[in-house]
Amino acid sequence: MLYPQLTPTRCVVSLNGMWELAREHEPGNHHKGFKAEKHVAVPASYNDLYAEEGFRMWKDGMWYQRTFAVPKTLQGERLVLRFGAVAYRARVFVNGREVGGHEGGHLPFECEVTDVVDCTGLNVLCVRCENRLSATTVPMGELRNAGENGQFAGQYPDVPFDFFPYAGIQRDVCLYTTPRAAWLESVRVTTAVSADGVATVTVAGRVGGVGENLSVIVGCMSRQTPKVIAGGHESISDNFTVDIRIPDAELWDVFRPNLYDADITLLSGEDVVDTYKQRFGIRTIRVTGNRLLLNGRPVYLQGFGRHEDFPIIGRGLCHAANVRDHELLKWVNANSYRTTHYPYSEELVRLADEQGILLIAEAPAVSVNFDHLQDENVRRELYDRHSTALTELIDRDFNAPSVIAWSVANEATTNRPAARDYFATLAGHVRRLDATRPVTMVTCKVEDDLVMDAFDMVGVNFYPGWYHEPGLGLGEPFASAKASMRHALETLHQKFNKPILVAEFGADCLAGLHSLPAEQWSEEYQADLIMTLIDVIRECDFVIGEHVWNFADFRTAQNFPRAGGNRKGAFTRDRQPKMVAHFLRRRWAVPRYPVTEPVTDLESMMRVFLDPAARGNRHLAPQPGDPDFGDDGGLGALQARWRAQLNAGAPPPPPR
Ligand code: BDP
Repeated sequence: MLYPQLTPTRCVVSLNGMWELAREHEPGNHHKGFKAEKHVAVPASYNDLYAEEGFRMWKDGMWYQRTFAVPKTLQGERLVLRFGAVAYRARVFVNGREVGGHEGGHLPFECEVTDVVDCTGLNVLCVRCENRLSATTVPMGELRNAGENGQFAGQYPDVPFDFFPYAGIQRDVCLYTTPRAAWLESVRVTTAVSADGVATVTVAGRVGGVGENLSVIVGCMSRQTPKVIAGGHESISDNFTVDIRIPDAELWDVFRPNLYDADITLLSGEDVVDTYKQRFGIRTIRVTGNRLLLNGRPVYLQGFGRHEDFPIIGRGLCHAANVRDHELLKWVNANSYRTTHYPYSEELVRLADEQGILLIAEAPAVSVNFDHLQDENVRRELYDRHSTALTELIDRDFNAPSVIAWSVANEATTNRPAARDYFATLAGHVRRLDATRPVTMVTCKVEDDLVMDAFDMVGVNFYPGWYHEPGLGLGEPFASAKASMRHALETLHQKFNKPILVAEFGADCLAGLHSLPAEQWSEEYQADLIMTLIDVIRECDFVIGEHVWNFADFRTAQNFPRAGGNRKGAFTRDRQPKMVAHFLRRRWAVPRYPVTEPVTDLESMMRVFLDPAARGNRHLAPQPGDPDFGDDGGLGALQARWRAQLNAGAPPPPPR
């Protein structure tokens, strides 16, 4: 499925804005239009918009409606309604007729409506969302708060995971057009780079509809040096594959997120039928031994697990919040995050592509609990939904260079024998769909995990100093938390012999609560624990990254360990730093691995030194103890010296 785009042959009309809302107290004729109870914003979760509990916690049919007209200029085109995401289930009706639907709350779907819309007047668009979860939905939910759900048993509402089950039309809705007879339906760009820097770019795709004498022309354009640099052409019927050679490929990485566009033109004979611009980046990512290699060089992941979560809008797409979050990630010198625990918006992934942020894209499968899956048919039903979600996710994000790995799930009961086959089959499914990225999953089992050998790298969540071994202790601070972390990492490494990402660790902290000596929930405790554990993590050479839980405080179900939600954020829910964020910023300014390649061109040199956020993985930052390293992390003195040198025309000194 292509992201909607305005091109000479396509139009996009946003249907975002103010819609109307009503709960379905009883099944009826809502699909033909209904009497509204409320106004509702699209996109947004509906849960936090109103003062009544009856709306916040509503899980059954929630109806949305609005009207739209089809502009005269678009009549005669193929018309498609597209939803970025509707949680959890959606059914879509136009003028009372069902035109499509979807299951799964975080991935896009579309419904063709060419023959359903009334081009002479207003059309009534009604969407029924429903947020009922079960043992076979992804994620699971409403498990009658069973004891098997461990820490999540007894929550309100009844979900076996630690974030609020927001619902509604949470991402953009639009009506877009394509040509009617034949159109570009999907595009997948695969790249390979040879040792001499020549990239082979394969642009493959599918054409919908039928046309005579079809062919495609593909031109590749570098965004850095905007000119067509290579192209290819092929006669086709419905599928096409065009190979393009790009000499001197400008690779995509954290430091320089170079992007290209494949300009695709579908022709019928000499006539242009459809056009589409597909962005891509050229980079390689793979696991070798104990390292994750980006473009052949080790990369250490420093960043967070996160949530799409913000006051009032809940999980609704908000460009302003997205910009702020990525700014803070750059400020804190993070280079990566995991899209815990579901696929994030396409718009956020695109921002990561443009800003050089590495993503581990996760399926919406959190807390898969095999105690609820003892019946093979039930397990199969869940598997089908789970693998479909991964298929849709990979289809959506395959072309995104920022996505460096797929995570198939978070914290399943991977100590149950049935989990083994389930996840091994799932890993195989993902590898068949995409052979270009590592596949991982995140476990919280250490001694008894049975599945991690099916993956390329091990993700582990581990909370010493918080859920176990709390407190500083009387001897060396956090001695037992440190020992516990070291033991867990060594055990997992001995067992699976794979590189490990510490995918979650941390502590809750109420911003503004201080305590000396440090105690749980205080800013001191959170900062000291996280910085101490980072030291231990970095003693283990097989660890390829540290992702602090969480980037920001977020809303959860209600339960006694949660004070207004989960407070493990390094930032508050309104995106202001807690004390730990300042420590992380300092620590992450000095990248983990030594530089293997000198930075030679003046521009990159200056960028690195004048823009701390751009330092990414370069080992050029001043180190504590260096003469340049002052209260400001050494940047002031260094920048002043280099600015003066640049002004005097002198070349900058070579990097360390
Ligand atoms: C982990 C989960 C995460 C929770 C976190 C916590 O993966 O979703 O929010 O623990 O308890 O187990 O804070």
